[in-house]
Amino acid sequence: MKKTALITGATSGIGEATAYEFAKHGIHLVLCGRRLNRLNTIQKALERLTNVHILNFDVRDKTKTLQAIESLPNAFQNIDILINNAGNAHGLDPINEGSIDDWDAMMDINVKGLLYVSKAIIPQMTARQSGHIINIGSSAGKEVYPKGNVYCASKHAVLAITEGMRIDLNPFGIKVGAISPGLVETEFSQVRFKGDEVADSVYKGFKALQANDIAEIIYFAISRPPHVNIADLLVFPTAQASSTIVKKNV
Ligand code: NDP
Ligand code: 8X3
Repeated sequence: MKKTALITGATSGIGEATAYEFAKHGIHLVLCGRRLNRLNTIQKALERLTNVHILNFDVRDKTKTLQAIESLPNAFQNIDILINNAGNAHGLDPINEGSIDDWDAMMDINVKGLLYVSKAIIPQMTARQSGHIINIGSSAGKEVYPKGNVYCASKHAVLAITEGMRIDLNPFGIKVGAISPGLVETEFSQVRFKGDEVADSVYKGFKALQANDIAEIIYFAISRPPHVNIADLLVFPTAQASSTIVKKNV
């Protein structure tokens, strides 16, 4: 029987690429995001390959998040694989200059949103004593870089929650792991810099990871045999050695 995966943040970047990768392998999809027009377009494109259902909600809204997941039709109700991917950085400022709205966005989306979605799905996994949860962390969850403060904190939290989930869900046979990318060329920097042209310079002068690179790794992780769990995976572009060391051709 085909598995069903729910992917948050499926409207762009890593989440969208993961939807395409999973569809190639016939995995049934529940795709989530706030931009309905994009969800519709992606659904249309992928329905040739697999069954697709879309859920349009903001992960910051716990009531809507729980309602959306409860509303799933029978054919999509059993979620075998949860990809907690929705998230972004908002701003890049020293802590003394950071915006409270940016801090709220990062903690509410990257941390609390991930918890709300997980809360809605974990009970069916524990009941079935099976399931696989992959949380998208970041190299920012492993090291703090200048002006990264709250984004790094949110991703450190994602990795701590991943570890906590793996421990607490171990008795139920549920796999839990994190995939932590370095620099990936997506809409991430457009969001971080609120459309400012500085976003265009982030991936210049070196070959950044592409969303599909991460999607292939996520598929690798979810397609291991039952006794193998990829618990924690850090992946950089070759040009990147750490959050602050990137070899650029300038
Ligand atoms: P994108 O900006 O391309 O994608 C972000 C996705 O998150 C979009 O689909 C967006 O959908 C969704 N999202 C954002 N806010 C919300 C919200 N409030 N409610 C629901 N969905 C939301 O960036 P990436 O693909 O790069 O980011 C995906 C994940 O990867 C994030 O967790 C990010 O932190 C992480 N990551 C990214 C790296 C990079 O360098 N790009 C490196 C390491 C980790 P919509 O706007 O339609 O709601
Ligand atoms: C995204 C990578 O280095 O911009 O998580 O924080 S970085």
